[in-house]
Parts: sequence; C-alpha cells; structure tokens
Amino acid sequence: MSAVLSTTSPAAGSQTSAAATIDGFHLVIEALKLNGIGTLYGLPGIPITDLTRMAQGEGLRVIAFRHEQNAGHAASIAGFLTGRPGVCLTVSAPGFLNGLTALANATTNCFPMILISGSSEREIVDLQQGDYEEMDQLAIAKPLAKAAFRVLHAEDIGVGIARAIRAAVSGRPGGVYLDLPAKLFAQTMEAAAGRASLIEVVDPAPRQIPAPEAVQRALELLRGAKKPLIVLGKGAAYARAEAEVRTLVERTGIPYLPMSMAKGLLPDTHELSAAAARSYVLPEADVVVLVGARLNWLLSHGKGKTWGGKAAKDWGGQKFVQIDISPTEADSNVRIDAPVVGDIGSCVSALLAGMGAAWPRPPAEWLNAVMERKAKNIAKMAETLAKDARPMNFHSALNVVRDIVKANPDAMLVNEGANALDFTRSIVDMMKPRKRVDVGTWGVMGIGMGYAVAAAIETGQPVIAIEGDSAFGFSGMEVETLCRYNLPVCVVIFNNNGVYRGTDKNLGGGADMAPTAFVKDARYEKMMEAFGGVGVYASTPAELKRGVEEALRSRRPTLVNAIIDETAGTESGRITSLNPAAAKKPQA
Ligand code: FYN
Ligand code: ADP
Repeated sequence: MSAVLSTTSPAAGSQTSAAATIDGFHLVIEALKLNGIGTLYGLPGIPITDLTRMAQGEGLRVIAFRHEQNAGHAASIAGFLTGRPGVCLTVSAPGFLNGLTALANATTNCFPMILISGSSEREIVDLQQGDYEEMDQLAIAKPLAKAAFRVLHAEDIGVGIARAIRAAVSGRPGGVYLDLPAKLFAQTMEAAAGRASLIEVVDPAPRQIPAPEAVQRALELLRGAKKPLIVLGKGAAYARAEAEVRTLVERTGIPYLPMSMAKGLLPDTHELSAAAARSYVLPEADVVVLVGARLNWLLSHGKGKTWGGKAAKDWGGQKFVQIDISPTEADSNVRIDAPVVGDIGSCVSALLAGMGAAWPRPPAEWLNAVMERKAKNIAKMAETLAKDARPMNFHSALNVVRDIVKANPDAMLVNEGANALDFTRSIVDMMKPRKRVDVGTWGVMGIGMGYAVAAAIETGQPVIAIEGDSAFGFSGMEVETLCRYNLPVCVVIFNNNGVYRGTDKNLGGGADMAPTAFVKDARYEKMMEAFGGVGVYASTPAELKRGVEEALRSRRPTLVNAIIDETAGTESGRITSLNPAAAKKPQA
C-alpha cells in the first residue's frame, strides 16, 4: 500500500535511490483514496496507463471500458447513486473528447462527476507546435463543466483534487474537469511533504438551511391552495430526502407527480401518486410545489396547454413553490412565487416544522377528482396490458417486466430509447428510491451500458436494462465489459428492427434502407454469447419472462433479444411534438 517509490511498482519508472520520494501518480491515487473514492471508471492509454495499473495496485477498483463515453456515463451515474463524485479517467485529446458528452450530460443532470484526463505538454500545446494529441483541453471543457482545473505541479495535486471534489458535490452538483498533463505524473517530491499536501475534504456538500421567511412564504401560499400538487424531481432522489418527502406528502395529503428518475422515491403504488393522472393534474392544480424538479421541457416550461394555458406560451394560472439548492433556478421559466433555497432535506424539514402536527387536507373534491381520473387510466392500462398481443408489442413485453420488477424491488432499472423509454416509464412501477436511471434531462441516448455497469458496481444489486434497439447500439460494445467483470446485468433489447419502428421505406425508392431502419431480425443475443455471457432469443412473453428471471437468479451477464412487432413504435415516442414537421401541425 505504500506510495514511496522505492517500495512500489517498477511501472513508476523513475525510482532511484530516493526511498523517501513520491511521484505524481501516487499523489493522485492517495488524494483520491483519502477522499473515499474507491472506484475509477476509465479507459487506459497514454499518458494514464500506468495510473490505472498503479491505482489497481494500490487497492482502487479500476473498471476499464471500451469507449470513454460509456466510462464517463458510468462515473456520472455512480455520482448520482452515491452522492460522491464518480471519477472517469481518459487519455488526452480524442479520449478526452469522447468523455465530454458524459461530462456535459452530468452537468446538465446535476450529477457529481470528475473527468480526469491526461494531456500533452503545455509548452508545446500553447505554442501549437504539434504535440502528440495536442489540444487545449481545459479551454474546451470549461463551458461544458461546472468547474475546470489544471494541475501543473506535484505539490498542487492535493488542492486540485480537493477543489474538484468540492465543485462536483457542493451546492447544485455537476461535472468537473481536471486536467493532468503527462509531465505531472512523473514529477517527484519528498514523500512526507507530498502526503502533507493532500487534503481530506471536510463536509464537501454542506447542508443548506432555508431562510425562515422563505419557508413562511411557501406555507402561506400552500395554506390557501384548493388544488395543491407536489412534483418530485430527481434532485429529491439525489438528496436522499425520501423520508422527509414521504412525511410531507402523507401529512398534507397532497397528490404528487414523480418525474422519471424520482419514481420510487415513494412507491409508485402510493395512494397519493398522481402519475396516472398527469395530464389532468398539471392544468388543474392551483399551487404546485416543485421539489428538486426544474420547469424545463420535461414540464413544458411551466406554461402552455400542458398547464391549462390557452396557447403554447400562456401561463396556466398556477402559483409555484420551488424547493431547490440553486438560487438562480427560480423564475427561469415562469414566476416562482415562493422560492425555498436550500438542500431538500433541510427545506422539507423546515416546511414540516412550520406546519405543525395538523395541516388541513386538500378539499375532498380535488382529491376525489384526481383519484377518479387515476383509477380510470389505471383500468385502461390494465386492459391494454391484459391483451397479450402476438407478436409482442411494447405493452405485452412490459407486462412481463413490470411483474418482474415488482417481485424484485431492489433490482436497478436502466432505461433508454424512445418508445422503450416512454412505455417503460408509465408501465413499470418502481417501489424504492434511486432504482430507476434513464436518459434524464437531455433525453440522451447512449447511457445504457455505462449506467448498467456502474449501477451493478455501486449497488451490488442485479440490473435490468430495458433498451430500445437503436439506443443499445450507442454503447453495445460494453457487453464485453459486462462479461469481463461478470456483472449481474440483464440487458433486454426491445427489437423492432429500427429507430422508432422497423417499417420505414427509402423515400427515394433506392436500394439503401431508410435511415431509421436496421437489419431485420438481428440476433443481438449473440453479441453477449461472443464474450461468454448468456444470450436469449425471446419472441413470446413466456420466453422473455424465463430469460429475465433466469438472469436475476444466476446473476450472469445476459442479453435478451425481445422481438417486438416492427410496426409497434410511434415516431419519437411521446415527444412527437418536438419533431419540426410535427410541430407545424396543431398539437393536442
Ligand atoms: C402514467 N400513466 C399511467 C401510469 N403512469 N397510466 C396508467 N397507469 C400508470 N401507472 C399515464 C399518464 O397519465 C400519461 O397519460 C401517460 O401514462 C404517460 O405518462 P408520463 O410518462 O408520466 O407522461 P408523459 O406525458 O409522457 O410525460 C411527459 C414527459 C415524458 C416529457 C415528462 O414524456 C418524458 O419524460 N419524456 C422523455 C422523453 C425522452 O427523453 N426521450 C428520449 C428521446 S427519444 P395522460 O395523463 O393521459 O397524458 C428520441 O426520439
Ligand atoms: P427532474 O428531471 O427529475 O425534473 P431536474 O434535474 O430537472 O429533475 O431537477 C433537479 C433539481 O434538483 C435541480 O434544479 C438541482 O439544482 C436540484 N438539486 C440537486 N440536488 C439537490 C439537493 N441536494 N437539494 C436541493 N436541490 C437539489
């Protein structure tokens, strides 16, 4: 475990008789360990190959991927799941660029992540003299990250890593870039001084207590509400505020709507869940409490027809309470009447304290109307699910997944695609917090295998990844990674032969397939078999059920190729209105 050069791996390369020196490699490793970072996600290569070897030698877990984007996504979701920054390690220029999508996605989603990339020689890069993988990485990363730092001297490694950790997890979490030039790793310094320069970050994400007057303002607004609604976002899941949120919902009796990654914060079967009455409660509500959810596109920016406005940009008349750690989030889309700034646990606790033990329930007419609409939609859904269509469609396949997830509430669910995403979100109930991870704020495709790897590693639970056949393609090579680390991941590909569906034709009538169509009847399960995992071809619900259940039982990496009716999908799933051509047509 020693980091003293003379007692460590010869791979350090630079040791002499200097028994009491330490190099940059080991300072980085020790700084990470000192701060409780036990896993690195990455892809070795110049100049970080030895860093990955030495980190493993020093007891860190190093998970090596086949493409940096997947390693980056893995690190970011590790950050979401643990509340500690997930670390991704890449080589310079091209590897760094491959990691940037994940860094930007982490920042957008408020996931704490640190992208550490090796870089080429500063002097040559800055004079643009044509170094190996020359690129001004710090400048490129800056606009995509919450913060970006470069360390040039071994004695600054401790500060650099401490700053990266604080930036990633304090306040609104996000992606941080840390630039480590190749020369830094080989620098040495006196070992005792080196260790003394490292910083163990104290209280990296301090609680943020809301102002009492902000809490009172919110309570006054809520007290007058006739049709109150709570919207739970993934910020509440990240904040691990499920106990406080449950008390808030149950003490007030206010119906709540979970955003996609907040599903399971309270069990989706909770009597106050209004998920099945979404299009009723949003326009009808008069006071809406946003708890770690932004009024972005996923909530139609808080206005327009979704909210009962007459036209696309009209205010629906709702008043908003917004609980968020970021003071600048309020008023980003519509007026926020009562912003409550602080961490969600502290804010909700303060609201509860201000309410006292007895708080008036919402009027019965409101609750009854919501429950009536909800019951109607659930009954309609049950009818559709019971149809057992052959060939399988999204509903008959998800009917199976729904039962399996219900029977395995600790399993993680990864979900991406268009129809595969939208149908899974509304059909598969989640029973526990932070079990569902998906395309998030951007609707990004390609998170699948990276998230699946990290979900398995960070939670130790089995993972079910429901993947559209297109979405899977972005990270499909990582099935080798699943096999290499023998991870308990069951990938289920909803294979309908194309993007959205498999029936599109070449509009020009030529021999090429339509841009949205794939090779018909592709045998994706053989990809998993190629690396020693289990492949399953499933054309019926019974085969799908057997395949997934066996994967959960065996904990072996498994890929189930679920054959779906190629006519089953709709263009862009439930967000067809975002297509430029569709947007020209009047939307419901
Ligand atoms: C939900 N619903 C249910 C249930 N849960 N019905 C019965 N039972 C249950 N349990 C109903 C709900 O009331 C809605 O019907 C419908 O199912 C869909 O619910 P959802 O998913 O909550 O709502 P909706 O309208 O799809 O949500 C809007 C959205 C969502 C923007 C938040 O679409 C979303 O998260 N989209 C992400 C899309 C994405 O990122 N795609 C990737 C790019 S794909 P109604 O109330 O009747 O409306 C590239 O092409
Ligand atoms: P969703 O997509 O589920 O609606 P968003 O990503 O839009 O969720 O919103 C999450 C919000 O939660 C962000 O505005 C972020 O600032 C906030 N947030 C993240 N962590 C915390 C925390 N610990 N306390 C309070 N707010 C938080």
